[in-house]
Amino acid sequence: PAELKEELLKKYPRKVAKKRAKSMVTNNPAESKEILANVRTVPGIITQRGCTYAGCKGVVLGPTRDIINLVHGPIGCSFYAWLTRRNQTRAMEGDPNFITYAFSTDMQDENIVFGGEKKLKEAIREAFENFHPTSIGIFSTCPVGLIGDDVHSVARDMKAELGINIFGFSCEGYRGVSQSAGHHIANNGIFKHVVGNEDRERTGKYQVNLLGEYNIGGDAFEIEALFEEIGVTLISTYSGNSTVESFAYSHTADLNMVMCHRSINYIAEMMEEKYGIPWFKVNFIGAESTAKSLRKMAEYFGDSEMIAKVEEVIAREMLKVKAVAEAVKPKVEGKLAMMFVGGSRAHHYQDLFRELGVKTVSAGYEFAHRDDYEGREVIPSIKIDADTRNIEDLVVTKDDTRYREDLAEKKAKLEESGYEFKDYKGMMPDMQKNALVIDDVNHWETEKLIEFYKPDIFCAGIKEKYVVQKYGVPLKQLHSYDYGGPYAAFGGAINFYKEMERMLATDVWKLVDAPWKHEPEIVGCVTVDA
Ligand code: CFM
Ligand code: HCA
Repeated sequence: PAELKEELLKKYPRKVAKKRAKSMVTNNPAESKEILANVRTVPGIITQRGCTYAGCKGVVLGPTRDIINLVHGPIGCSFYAWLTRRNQTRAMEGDPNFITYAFSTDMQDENIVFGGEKKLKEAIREAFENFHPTSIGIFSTCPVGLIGDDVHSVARDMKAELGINIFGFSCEGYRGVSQSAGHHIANNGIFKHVVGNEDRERTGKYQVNLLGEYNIGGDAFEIEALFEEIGVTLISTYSGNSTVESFAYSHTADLNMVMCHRSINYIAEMMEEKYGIPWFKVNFIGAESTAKSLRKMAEYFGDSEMIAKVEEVIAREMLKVKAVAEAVKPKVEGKLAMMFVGGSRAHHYQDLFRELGVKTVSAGYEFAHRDDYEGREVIPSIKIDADTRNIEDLVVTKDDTRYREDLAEKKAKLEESGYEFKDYKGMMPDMQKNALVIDDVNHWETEKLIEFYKPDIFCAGIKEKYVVQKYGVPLKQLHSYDYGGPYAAFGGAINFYKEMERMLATDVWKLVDAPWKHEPEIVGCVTVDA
């Protein structure tokens, strides 16, 4: 990997090479594991990243079905975000589901010149008259910030006029260095405008929230079925197969379980500060991880009946999982995988591959922070740069009437016996020694990685898919799952094993021959006038 790293850096101008070098780390627990992450992509580099608006509107709020997510901006921003993420939802009969719509103010040149607030107000009125939602979220795209439209004052005015919950997000695409800033902005907005708005009566003995599960390809359905069988009441999921209505009383849960640490840790932290709800990290990707997460949940509640039920479910499901794994493993064992995805899946999916004996030789996130690589213990040492300071950090204080002292006490007691909370250890400790970890990998580096490692499978997104496949390497989209899924929990693991058998136990990829190997794609010459 050291040689490869040198090769990757050779291409860059000196200053760029110096910066990129810090985002490439050979995984070796004995050496420093510090990785440069959550910093600006160098202009001109073809990054995998998306924008802040994508993280706020698309990722965090997008999967909720009962809110009208109104995009203030040019139509392209809405069109690209329209159902591309494959977040599924199941509305109860008669309940609203706005997910299939794309709401936009369709900003035009005229609005850029003269301002778009009037048009935004009209759009809100129109949305209200047509759909009668209980809440509307306004999402700012780049031009909104550039021309200075004040979405927050529009939200306040319209809230007063229409009498429903309306709130805005300053999530302009350029607001941060990636989607990650959008997650934080979304977390802040939901916490400020929704969480705690309704004190609903308890409906179950054990109430939990699942944070950072977005129901891509139906993942949340698998997890929900497990909770139901085990006897745990799921109050709210942030935000797959979920509602803003349930966010409002999600502070009535006894526990927050965090699936995607990157996108939602802020809400977990703020809910603990304000309401005393403890949180820990879970992972329902991979059969072993699922079993571990369920056991941890049962141990938290300490109910012997639940503990027994969890063991019963694990034993039953593992039988099915193992049967498929044993059939697939001999065909794929020893193959090499790489994954460069988002801010949590590049870690989580290594578990599924491990269960099949497939080795992850190189991996990285698009936009995660150092804690997602190195573990939360590095948080105090993370340098806060101007781009991070640009994102509001909400000051949250204890809610004197609703703070759950009982839960805080429970947490303290469990901690005494070694039980861990707030416990994300990051991707690197789980990776093999000398694997190459790269943050915000770019197009040039992707091609070089493929040449060097000759992986049997590459996991990334739609922008990478066809380029990689033209190298004769199958690409599995770990964002949208291509057309597949669910891959979460036990049933999902089985689906994933079968998908890997289909993609890895075949010779078809050897037949792929990139056209540019034989003929240039573009021919031309450059002339310079004297
Ligand atoms: Fe979390 Fe996600 Fe991800 Fe993410 Fe995303 Fe996603 Fe992702 Mo695409 S919230 S960080 S911003 S797990 S949309 S469902 S697949 S990049 S790894
Ligand atoms: C986003 C959404 C995305 C994109 C996926 C991809 C998703 O970042 O805006 O690049 O294929 O999961 O849909 O991450």
